[in-house]
Amino acid sequence: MNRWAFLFFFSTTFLVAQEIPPEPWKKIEAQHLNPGLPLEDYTPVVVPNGAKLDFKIVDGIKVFHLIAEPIVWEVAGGLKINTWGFNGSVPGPLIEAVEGDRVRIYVTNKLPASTTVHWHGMLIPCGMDGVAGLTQPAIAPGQTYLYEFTCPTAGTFMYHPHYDSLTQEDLGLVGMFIVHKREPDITKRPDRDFVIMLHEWSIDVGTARPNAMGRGGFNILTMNGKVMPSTEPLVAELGDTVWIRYGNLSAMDHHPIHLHGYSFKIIGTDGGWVEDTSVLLPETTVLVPVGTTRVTEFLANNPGDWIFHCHMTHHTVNQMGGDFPNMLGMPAQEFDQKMQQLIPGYKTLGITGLKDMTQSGMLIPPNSIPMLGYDGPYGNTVIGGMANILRVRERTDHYRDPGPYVFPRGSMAAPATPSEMHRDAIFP
Ligand SMILES: [Cu+2]
Repeated sequence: MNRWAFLFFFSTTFLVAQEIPPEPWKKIEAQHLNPGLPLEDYTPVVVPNGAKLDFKIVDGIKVFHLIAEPIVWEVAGGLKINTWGFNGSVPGPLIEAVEGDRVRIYVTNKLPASTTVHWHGMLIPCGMDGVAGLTQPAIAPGQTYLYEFTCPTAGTFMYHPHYDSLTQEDLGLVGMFIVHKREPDITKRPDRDFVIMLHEWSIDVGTARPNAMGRGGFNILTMNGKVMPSTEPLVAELGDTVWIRYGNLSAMDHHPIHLHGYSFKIIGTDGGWVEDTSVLLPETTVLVPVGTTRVTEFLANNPGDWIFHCHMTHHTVNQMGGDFPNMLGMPAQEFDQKMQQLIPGYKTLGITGLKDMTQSGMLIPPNSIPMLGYDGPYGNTVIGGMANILRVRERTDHYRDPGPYVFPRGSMAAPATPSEMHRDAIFP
């Protein structure tokens, strides 16, 4: 082979090897699949405390309508906020679709500011990416825009404005977008599929407007817009394969969510799915960084009421946790007696920690929530905020909340008896 023949051979070989794969949506779009249907093609996701965005099918296309608008949102009994959301809620309703679905999403802007919607993690044509100024003009107040694309891959995605994100995402214009695998075989799907969106808010005590300029003073940490004990428990039955999908569009914080009683694997992100789950480390805490989603999977084999919560301790208290002076260990009795002459019922809080902030009847400014916590059958958890409970039972009534776990006799921690301590030579 002479020099020119070699170069010709080399360059053609090189060109063939470098063939560019088609755009991610091309192949599935060309198949013109029928819209995927709940139960037939996928098991619908459960959204604790949340809603789903309704759709209708027009000419084989799933049609959705998102409305960005000012809303009043109750974070928990005692705290209502004036904020922005989609279709009346924070986070916005879950959009559920199936790989290959053609979707048409109308976005109506009822905000006093311009906006857009970006489909976080979705591999779609650039013109549908929703970045104001770069891929489209911002949607002016009163305008309705149309986004239309084919969902190319199954996954756990999010949506949010891509215009003044600091204000708009922080005020709650965020939501989850789940695309299911087209799976007619029910045994290959998870039995329970939950989604939880993490968020954080800076709300000055006694006010109702979240401060988007809070710069780190986040004192309300939510799961699907609620703090514990207003978070709705997750219910599973023994033997269920359970997915908990998390998304985080907090302003500044990554959240390590720890689940008690289980070891799980992180099988997916907003970038896709793990191909070989056998190589994954077993985990009990999943770190959900800002701007990502995580899908955790485990087999429900350990009955009980299992708390799961952000492991950053400051994220499991509410407004009072960080907004109170440090009174730990203060001998405040005499001071309280004097104060009670001026303000009946006055009580210095925080002397033994946050427990006394969970008690009802304490003096707090209107429209504010102290350290709430869950009032369980054995007292208050003194953990609230970004927290919830997974209830696993042998059997349930169609996954209705079964209420607190009834422990088998002798299976609970209890005060040690003198004979037990004597047996093991324990001298308290
Ligand atoms: Cu956190």
